Amino acid sequence: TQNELHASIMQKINNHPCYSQDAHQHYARIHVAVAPACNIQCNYCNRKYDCSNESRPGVTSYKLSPEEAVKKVLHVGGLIQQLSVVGIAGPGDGLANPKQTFETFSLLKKYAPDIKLCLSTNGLMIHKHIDEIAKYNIEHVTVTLNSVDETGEIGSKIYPWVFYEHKKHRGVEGAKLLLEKQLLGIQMLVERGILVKVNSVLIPGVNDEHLPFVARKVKELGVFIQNVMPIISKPEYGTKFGLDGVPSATHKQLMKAQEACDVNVKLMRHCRQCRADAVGLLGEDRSDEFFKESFADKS
Ligand code: CLF
Ligand code: SF4
Repeated sequence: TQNELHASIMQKINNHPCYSQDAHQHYARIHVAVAPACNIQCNYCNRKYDCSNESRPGVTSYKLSPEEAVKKVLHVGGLIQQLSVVGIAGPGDGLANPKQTFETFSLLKKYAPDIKLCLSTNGLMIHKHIDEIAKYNIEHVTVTLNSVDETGEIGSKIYPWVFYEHKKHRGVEGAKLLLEKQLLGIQMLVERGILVKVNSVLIPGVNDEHLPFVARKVKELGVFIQNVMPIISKPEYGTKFGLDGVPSATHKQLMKAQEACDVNVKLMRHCRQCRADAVGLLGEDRSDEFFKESFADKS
């Protein structure tokens, strides 16, 4: 029934700091940076740094093996009582590194069964891994969806290439392929009752006017929450790539875009654009504290 559905959703979000505005003051998340590779190129991403679909660009996270990641989660869990969620959000794409990602989730399920699992991805490979996502009871998946333009025109300005099935697909062709797989993946997640968050990066002059169409599609697909986040440009970052001239989105531009996207789909307004090894409450990133402590086997 409608009531049962509501209760099960509340159960899933009540201690997830990103899916619930109320929870973010009380519950903490940890990101484990186990996924270095990526299978697409976003023009706003410099691969030396974290995946900018979920993260603040310009920081380099400390990479961990699945075993090291679990050690870190158990250690941090003992110190931060509000820890409720473990996320994999880079530094590349979780599903471009399926071995590391699912090994980590499998170990977490075994050694930290009470913690919620969360995954962030560009969406290209969800359809190939949907069974594993369900198997490890990953209740929360974030997909970055910056364009739903079927001609691939807008997408091609954001994604110069997409690597899929041993081939690099460039320009419009790559953008269309990515969109097709993203929509398929989101549909599959929703069908399985997995809560989907869509991140949309606001890139002024590229997709700002288009974002309300993304919001409408997101609503139609049954996505739980949308997070419109501003592109952050840094001098040391993105200079090689195609969005050189695009400055960071301003607060005003973000407010305007969020307002335009407010089409009945829940809108996240408390995102902190966390790094791929973030630790703590959303507002108080403690990654540096735990960065210094080494969880990697040096032997
Ligand atoms: Fe991490 Fe992302 Fe899961 Fe949250 S972050 S993988 S959904 S547990 Fe949250 Fe950070 Fe914003 Fe992400 S505030 S960048 S939305
Ligand atoms: Fe960078 Fe993430 Fe895009 Fe990959 S998906 S290119 S890591 S922003």
